[in-house]
Amino acid sequence: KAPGVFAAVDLGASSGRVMVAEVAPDRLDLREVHRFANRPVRTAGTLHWDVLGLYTGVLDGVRAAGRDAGRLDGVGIDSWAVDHGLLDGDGTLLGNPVHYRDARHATAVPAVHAVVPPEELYRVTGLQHLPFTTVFQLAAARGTASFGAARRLLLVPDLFAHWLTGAVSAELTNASTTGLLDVTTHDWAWDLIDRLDLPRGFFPPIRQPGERLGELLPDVLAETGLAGPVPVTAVGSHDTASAVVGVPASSDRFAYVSCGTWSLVGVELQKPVVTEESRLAGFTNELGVDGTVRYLRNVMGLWLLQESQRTWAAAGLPADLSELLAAAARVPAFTAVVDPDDARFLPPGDMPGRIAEACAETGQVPPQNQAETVRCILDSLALAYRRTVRQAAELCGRDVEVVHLVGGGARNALLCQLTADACGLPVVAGPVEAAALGNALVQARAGGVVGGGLTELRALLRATSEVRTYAPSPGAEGSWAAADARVRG
Ligand code: ADP
Ligand code: LRH
Repeated sequence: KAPGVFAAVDLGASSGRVMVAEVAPDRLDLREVHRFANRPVRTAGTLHWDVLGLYTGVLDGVRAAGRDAGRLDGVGIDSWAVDHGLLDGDGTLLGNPVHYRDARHATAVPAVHAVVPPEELYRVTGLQHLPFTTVFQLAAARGTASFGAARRLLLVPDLFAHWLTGAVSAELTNASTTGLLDVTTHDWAWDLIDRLDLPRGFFPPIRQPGERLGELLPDVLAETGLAGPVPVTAVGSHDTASAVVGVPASSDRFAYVSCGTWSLVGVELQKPVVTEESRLAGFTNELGVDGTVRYLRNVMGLWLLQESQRTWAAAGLPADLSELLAAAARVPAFTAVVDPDDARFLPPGDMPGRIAEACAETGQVPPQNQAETVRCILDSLALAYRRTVRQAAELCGRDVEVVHLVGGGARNALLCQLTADACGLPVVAGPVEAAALGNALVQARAGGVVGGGLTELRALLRATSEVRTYAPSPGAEGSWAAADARVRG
């Protein structure tokens, strides 16, 4: 049987990419055909996504995929969570989606909590508290002219699927990040929606990963030079859900670090954990493919490094990643460590300055140069992974034997080794493009090219992807435990 050929569109916070995946029961071949920068834009004080620029990247990528492969059996889209466009009654987008790092969202947290207390929000939705979750974004947008004119809300991947096919839908895994989906019924949490006085009509029908959304519209076919019909399938449209599908695990005793702009650290479960202890520890129950639960925490991630590089480049300092990492590898460990989840690191800005400030406040000598700053970031991330993996295992009663680290961070050998040392567990690093692979595998299964559950899809991944294993260094535990005590204060 001929392999299926699928375009996987994966939009990350730092870049968008379109990959061609050729999939057969014994074959999975992934090629990047288009990559473009994702640069947020601030206008009149508000941070936005350049959504039309990103859509142009999607169209360019789909065109490149068709050229590369000769034909396409399908297209699937995943992207970051929580952010959305509001559409008016004609279906026109009401302004650029606001970026989750914009400061306005957090201002609405008290108003939401006054109506639905945080304990109840957790029991119903299972989500960790993040000040930019869609429920807070909507409360912050209330009163604006565009909110008043809005009739529909489409999450970012659903918005692109809408422009490609005309479909109006909300894919389940990403809907589970809004703070407005019931983690038990997997439907919109209508009671919360009513109490928060949000229009029910905003929320489109839920679609499961694997459902067919529609076909590329004639104008899209013309624009991309493709011959129809080309189906568009709902995948795990939350990039983290697709990345977890793309973890090449061989048993269920694994933890993962989906390591890109954010680090999403946790385990895969069959049932949510919504205990008060879990809420206080900041764990989330996002929904995964095939009825799974992604029990995880957001760790601030390589954003700390990306923003440091941006700050240095703007100041005319060297900012080449491989040189910075090589220099950081020569710096002694634990000169200083910070809590990466400190809220001061969330907005864009002078990250090296904020890191120095956090070190000084905790009585540590701040990093003295770029290499020490990078080392501080990597040590601090590895330490946060250690804490989170251990806490996740404890809170859900799961034994963890291996940590799978996927995403761009799998290219960072120093971070992978530090993670193995910090966790005291082997780290299997790769694939880098786990999200695109998870996206393509769900499409291939929906198209009947491969069968089975996540176990079978992951067996195909293991047989076809490149990974590298990092063993924990003997005798490392003591120094990591001491560093952990230092951060906790
Ligand atoms: P996102 O999906 O959030 O845009 P990615 O998964 O693409 O993020 O990861 C991007 C990050 O991966 C970069 O910020 C960088 O730190 C890391 N990375 C990418 N390439 C390399 C490399 N060659 N060496 C080390 N780290 C890398
Ligand atoms: C990673 C991610 C993460 C969300 C954040 C907003 O790209 O989707 O899972 O919490 O972006």
